[in-house]
Amino acid sequence: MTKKRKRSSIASYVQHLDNPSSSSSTPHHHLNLSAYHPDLDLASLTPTLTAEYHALLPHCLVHPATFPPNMLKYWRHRHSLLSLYSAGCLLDEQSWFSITPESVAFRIARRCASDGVVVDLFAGAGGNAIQFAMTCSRVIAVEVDEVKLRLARWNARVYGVEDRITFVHGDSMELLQRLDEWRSQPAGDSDQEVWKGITPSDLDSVQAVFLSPPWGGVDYALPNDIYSLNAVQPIHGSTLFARVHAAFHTNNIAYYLPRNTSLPELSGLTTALTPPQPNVKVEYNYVNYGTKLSSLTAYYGALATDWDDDTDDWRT
Ligand code: MGP
Repeated sequence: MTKKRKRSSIASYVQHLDNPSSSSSTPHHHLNLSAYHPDLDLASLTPTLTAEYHALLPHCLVHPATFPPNMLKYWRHRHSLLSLYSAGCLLDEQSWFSITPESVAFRIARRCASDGVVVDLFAGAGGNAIQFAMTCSRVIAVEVDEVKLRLARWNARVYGVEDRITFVHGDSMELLQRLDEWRSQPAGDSDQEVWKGITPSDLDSVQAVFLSPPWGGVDYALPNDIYSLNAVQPIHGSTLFARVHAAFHTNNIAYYLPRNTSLPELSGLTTALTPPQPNVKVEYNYVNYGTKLSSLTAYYGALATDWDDDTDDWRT
């Protein structure tokens, strides 16, 4: 019964994504958007920012009339996804269902807090990068989709943290490849660019890497199913983890995954670390005031140590 509901609700949503005549093509100028961004004062923005808002709007779902019915639940939870939503945050269709809810992103950012750099390899529309910017000195946010990266920058500006984030438009897989090559060469100038503006001194400052990759489809949480890391996109989730460890020379990896991810597989990832470490800390993320299990985060390296389950609570 639940199985059927999940398949039908999300499957029709995905069809909607492929359907050019879907409701999201409703022109925004017919709709009163200001009612949905009541705290956005366009008159106070520079002409460039106003132009960017209008350029991004056609890529986004803002007015509830433009949402497919099975996605309205995300719109209803908009302030849980981004508490400053009313101040003008923008999300495209995919980001509405894949952004990390703010309370969860905040929790992860607290755990990854440092005076160094955190790298977000699948930054999307910026939900995690914004929270990292509040707990770390700097964030490198990598995103392959140019529109999503612009949304991340826009949303970060709404939160006032844009200047703490280096936005990098590119494919994380290419970055991992480049870092492999770079690490196999003799050390060069520390200011010399390694990849798209990222320098050796940036890489030296990396304290943690956050992974929130595409989970590879809509059936990740069917009842009684265990999610395997082989469904992670664009490469096997175990390979991704090992490559990130090798490329960034860090054990401090936080991995955001479906709530039903195989615990033996998460545990097995520790063998890729140097030296192999027994520790992984898995935190289950609840939303809707603790009533709904949404996802999990697996922490490795220093991120997995020194937990005090009684007091290590983002609310304290
Ligand atoms: P969801 O699919 O909306 O689950 O995702 P929900 O609401 O529990 O669905 P229901 O049918 O059980 O009601 C829950 C959360 O997972 C979202 O808020 C996102 O943060 C995250 N998420 C979902 N997907 C499909 C992805 C994904 O592909 N990649 C990443 N990184 N996160 C995702």
